Amino acid sequence: MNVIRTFEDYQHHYQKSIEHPENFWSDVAHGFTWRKKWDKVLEWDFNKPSVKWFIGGKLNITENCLDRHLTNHANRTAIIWEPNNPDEDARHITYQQLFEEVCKTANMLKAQGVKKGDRVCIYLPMIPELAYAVLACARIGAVHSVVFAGFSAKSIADRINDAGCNVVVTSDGAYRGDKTINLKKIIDEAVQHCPSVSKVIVKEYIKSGAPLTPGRDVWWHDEIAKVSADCPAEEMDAEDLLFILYTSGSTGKPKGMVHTCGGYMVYTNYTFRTTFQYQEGQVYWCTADIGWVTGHSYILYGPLSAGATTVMFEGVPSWPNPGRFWQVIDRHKVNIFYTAPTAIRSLQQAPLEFVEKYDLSSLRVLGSVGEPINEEAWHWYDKNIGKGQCAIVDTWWQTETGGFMIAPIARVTPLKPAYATLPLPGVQPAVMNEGGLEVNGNNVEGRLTIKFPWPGMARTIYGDHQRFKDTYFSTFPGKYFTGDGCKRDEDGYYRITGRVDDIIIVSGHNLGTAEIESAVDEHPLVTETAVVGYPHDIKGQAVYAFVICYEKPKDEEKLRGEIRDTVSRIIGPIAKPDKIQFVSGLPKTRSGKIMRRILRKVAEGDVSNLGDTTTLLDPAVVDEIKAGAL
Ligand code: 6R9
Repeated sequence: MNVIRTFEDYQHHYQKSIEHPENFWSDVAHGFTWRKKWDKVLEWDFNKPSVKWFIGGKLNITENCLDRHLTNHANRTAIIWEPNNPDEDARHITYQQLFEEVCKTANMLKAQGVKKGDRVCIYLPMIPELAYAVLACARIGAVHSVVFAGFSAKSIADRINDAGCNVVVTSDGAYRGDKTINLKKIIDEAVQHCPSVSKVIVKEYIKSGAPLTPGRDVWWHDEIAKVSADCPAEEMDAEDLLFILYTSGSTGKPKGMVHTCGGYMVYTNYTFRTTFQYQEGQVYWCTADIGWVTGHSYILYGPLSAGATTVMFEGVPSWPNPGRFWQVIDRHKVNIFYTAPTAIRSLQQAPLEFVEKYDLSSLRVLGSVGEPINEEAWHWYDKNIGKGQCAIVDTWWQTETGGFMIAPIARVTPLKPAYATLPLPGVQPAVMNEGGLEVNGNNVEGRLTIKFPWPGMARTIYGDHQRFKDTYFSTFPGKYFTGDGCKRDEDGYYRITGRVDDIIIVSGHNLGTAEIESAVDEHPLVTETAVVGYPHDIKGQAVYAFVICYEKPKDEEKLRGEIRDTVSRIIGPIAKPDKIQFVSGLPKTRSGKIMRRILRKVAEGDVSNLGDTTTLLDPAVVDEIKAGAL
């Protein structure tokens, strides 16, 4: 059922999914546990925009990720947890154990006052409790909002306030390589600015001695000891909220993307099984953090709903040495490995002996996600990790899409290095030109849009439907605009060329230039900032900031350090500018718009042809900027 094994199968399924999308997705959806089946498969209008899938269907996603596997596979490992420190033992958590932990955690949340529909902020390191907390929310119908445990207090507070979370789940700290991070201290600072929060549940983990605020904070271990492991799942409507996950916007604050229960479940499960060609009993490892969408969809919901064994890794690729990933693959006999180009590029720098020390013969499929993979990294991955024997699946998708959109099907789709290849069944891409018209045929280039809904798509931006419409459905009316550029080659294969808006992707993390600019502006000496991305060998893109100060800085290096600290404090270390150039003015048009095109060229080190600068208010600033380029 719904199984693709050959390229002909793919073509046949794709055709069916385009001609009769509702039949196609209803066939897929029959493979799940529903409390009540849907009355209607789809209702949609991209102009409003409004999209609903499996209307009238009732379910709980955790019954699909947990309960239904207990009949036959209760003792199968659901999660292999690999700790930060390689000298410590991994933990194998069976489906039965995961079920019990999730039920207990769910009862603990209930006892702390969490009800169906409430929003819960989860700020935890990659420890099993993170998985328990996420699934526990889903079990009782609370909406989880996971915030990556590298974000600053200010970023957390903004997200908590935007979603109106009443409960926060955190830990007394995290390990990251040879460092420890006091997460509780960051939460304490954040929650001061969050009037909606009444309870903070703290997992004692690194024993940092974090103090509890009486009346507000409780220890996870105290509260979990008081509850039973019996927690019936809440019945959810297919279109009830499952989670909110924030992603950077090209302007303004991060957007809380809303995903709903039914469509997201069907889509993450289908795309996981299909793209990776997951076979029962295989060990699968996605190296993302659960704080990002990749972790939501392809560490937890997709694999668990498919009854897979999913590895959850607490550590980092570079510690204690750059052989760590390969050691974990060897240790757990990983069959499917899914990581980001930035990790590949950084590990590619290390001597090959770090790879050769380990037995990687268990590998069958290698995945890539987060940014375009360059050909060199693709070939290195194929040759040195896959030994020329593995399918490489470059998966293009977004927080907004919920799951894979354009990706090869492992060992089915003929590959082309650095191409995401073909749309998955149900996905209808359209390439648009700048004039707003669809460009048909092959050998074309333009902006990537999707013209028909798919079950996993985000339904709105939490609390701001107008922004959802403006951002995704207004540039090309009637189509979902991805923000990415692409090429479609002579075979109809897609190659994603990168963002065409003001989002830059640094080490696979999306950053809004506007957000970084306003963080830099928080420094008391800064008047105005313009941020652009430039190519970086390992990170893919890096952050270049052009900064105007109130007065000429006395010690430029010191000020650079302070500006980086400011950005780190306001957004998080991932957004720190790599290069900071002090300038006396920015290239602005007469209407006051910064001409980023010029700044991008300077940042790229290509100042030979800056194009037309005659419309600038003060063309002289360009010479100064060129002269001072870093
Ligand atoms: C899953 C995820 C989305 C943006 C997306 C695009 C870039 C992701 C890619 C890719 C080229 C790939 N992107 N995967 N570009 N090839 N295989 O990364 O979600 O964090 O929301 O980022 O990432 O630019 O628009 P998210």
